[in-house]
Amino acid sequence: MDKILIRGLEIPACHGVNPPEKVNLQPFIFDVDIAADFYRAAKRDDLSLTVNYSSACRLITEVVSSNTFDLIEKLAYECVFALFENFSSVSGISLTVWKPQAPMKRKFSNVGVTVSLKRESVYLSLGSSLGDKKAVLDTAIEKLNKTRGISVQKVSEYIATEPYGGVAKNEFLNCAVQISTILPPHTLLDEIQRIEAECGRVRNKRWEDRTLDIDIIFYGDKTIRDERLTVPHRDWNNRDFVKIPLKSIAPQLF
Ligand code: A4P
Ligand code: MG
Repeated sequence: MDKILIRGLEIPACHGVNPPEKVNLQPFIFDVDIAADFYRAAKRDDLSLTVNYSSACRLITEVVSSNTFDLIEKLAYECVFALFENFSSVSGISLTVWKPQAPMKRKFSNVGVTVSLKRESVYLSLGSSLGDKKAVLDTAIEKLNKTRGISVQKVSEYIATEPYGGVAKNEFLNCAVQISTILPPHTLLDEIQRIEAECGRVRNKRWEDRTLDIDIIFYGDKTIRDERLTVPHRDWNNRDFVKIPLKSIAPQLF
């Protein structure tokens, strides 16, 4: 993957937990790797086809100097989010923020944090079998799109399906959604579970009727198997309520 590298971008600003840090400027220094495909820009020698590093530096400077945060973790995430939001061709960012004058009693040469995120294409399956099912799916998709780090790309038609698994009794309304996201898989699961809860999901028995269920079917080409996540979803290939809507927005997966 091609990368633009920015090293030692120094911005005086007011970030820190201690009250004096919120009013007195101190230096914050940024090292940034911005991954994208620069082949076309190189072939045509055209600035409009690449990420203008001077615009990237200006954007970081604006985020850093127009806010006051307690944590450099927050500062780093805000810069990374802003870069992804403003440069759609960027596929990955690794950003380190250094705080060489952090107020610590011990002698140290530097302290910093690194945030590394990649943009991934993710397919979700949504289902509802309680309440106003169409309104629930509409709201869930809106909430997904409003979540920082998630952008909804494609939504299938909503289809009515018979309950699968022998526990739920009601008819379901199902759909598939393609999102582009920079949230890592478990962070995405946290956000999905927040949206399920906000849409009135109560977890009692597995497979029972529910206002909203959101499952991660594919996360890029990742395979994940741990106590919280199985991706690709373990049973997706046996479920028409997943496959039919998914095929309509992503025939290349079949
Ligand atoms: N989890 C593991 N992998 C994933 C993943 N890829 N995506 C974990 C989302 N979650 C995943 O899920 C239980 C736990 O699975 C989560 O805490 C998460 O850590 P849940 O949503 O709390 O419970 P559940 O949905 O009742 O269980 P499960 O096994 O996820 O059921 P499914 O597979 O979601 O099936 N019939 C029709 N017609 N349409 C439907 O939409 N849905 C189900 C639920 C049953 N029958 C249906 C439908
Ligand atoms: Mg589920």
